[in-house]
Amino acid sequence: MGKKLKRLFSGIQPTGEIHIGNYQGAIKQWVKLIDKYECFYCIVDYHAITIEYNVREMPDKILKTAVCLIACGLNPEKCVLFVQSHVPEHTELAWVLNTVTAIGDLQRMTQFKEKSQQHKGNVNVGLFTYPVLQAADIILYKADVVPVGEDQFQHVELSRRIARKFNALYGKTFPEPQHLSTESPRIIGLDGQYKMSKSRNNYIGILESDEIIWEKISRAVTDPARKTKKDPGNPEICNMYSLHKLYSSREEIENSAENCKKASWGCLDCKRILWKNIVESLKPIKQKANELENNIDYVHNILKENADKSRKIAKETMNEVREKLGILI
Ligand code: AQP
Repeated sequence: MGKKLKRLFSGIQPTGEIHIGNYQGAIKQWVKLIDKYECFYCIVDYHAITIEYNVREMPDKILKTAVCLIACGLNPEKCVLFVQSHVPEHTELAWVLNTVTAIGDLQRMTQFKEKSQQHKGNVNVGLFTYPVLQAADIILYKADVVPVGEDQFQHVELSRRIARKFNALYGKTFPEPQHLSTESPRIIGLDGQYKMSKSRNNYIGILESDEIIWEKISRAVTDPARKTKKDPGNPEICNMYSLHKLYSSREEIENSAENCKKASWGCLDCKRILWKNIVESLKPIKQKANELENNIDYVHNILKENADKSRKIAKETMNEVREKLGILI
């Protein structure tokens, strides 16, 4: 019999189109880790309702997120890909964890501060306790590791604190989950300022057409020193150069840097190469997504079957939690 694999959990919100920041910061690594861990990948729809959203579009967004994840290489035969709300134990455990989480800890969360600014008209309690639900998502499966982008490190650290506090109060129940980082934990958006993000609309979507991607790249912010084609630039502070490092060949990267420093290329020359490479890398993902969209019942079934698998484990954990809490069973 093979060695028991450690367990992994990670999630993504169905808040819009999956972008290359999600891919480079998280999903690419999720795919690589499938054979090394027992993997649970969750479409966290209850997290997505903490900001304003279009109710009618939500079911399609959830399905499209699943399509994109499978198209990116998450083989549903080898991991458990499911929807958070299909397993009610997530919200049940979140309630319990609310009672062991300090308000001060939640007030320190950078994401809460940023999202409160971004969504000033809708700073709801769900947005505030978002990290508690996230902790519940993770520890419900007693996950050992959580591969996420840099923006989520703080939340995973809080999940550890919450697990530790629960264990201290009620007896050892949960492992303390550790985050796993990728080589590109923070992809900056096309505004050259904020992290690439669905809600900031500064992203390149993995299913966007070649034309739209060119439109976006051609308008993307570069080194401000390059006011005209004749002004030399510093590639190290240009976000296009960071993306080149992820998508272009060594020779293309070196050429871009050199020609930028000497001002022998304009930014559009450099962007054209980047565009060609990004578009090329997305081709197989788009093709697979197209196939899946034509067979959406298959995707639906995967989500349904996997919710059953997740629920089995979730129920066991909740029974244990209730017993530890002294709740009459
Ligand atoms: N720019 C990024 N660089 C690296 N990693 C990123 N991730 C997101 N953006 C970047 C990682 O992708 C995973 C899924 O994220 P999510 O969609 O659940 O939540 P998010 O971080 O809030 O993503 P967005 O695009 O910024 O969504 P909105 O705008 O809706 O809030 C996570 O592991 C995340 O770290």
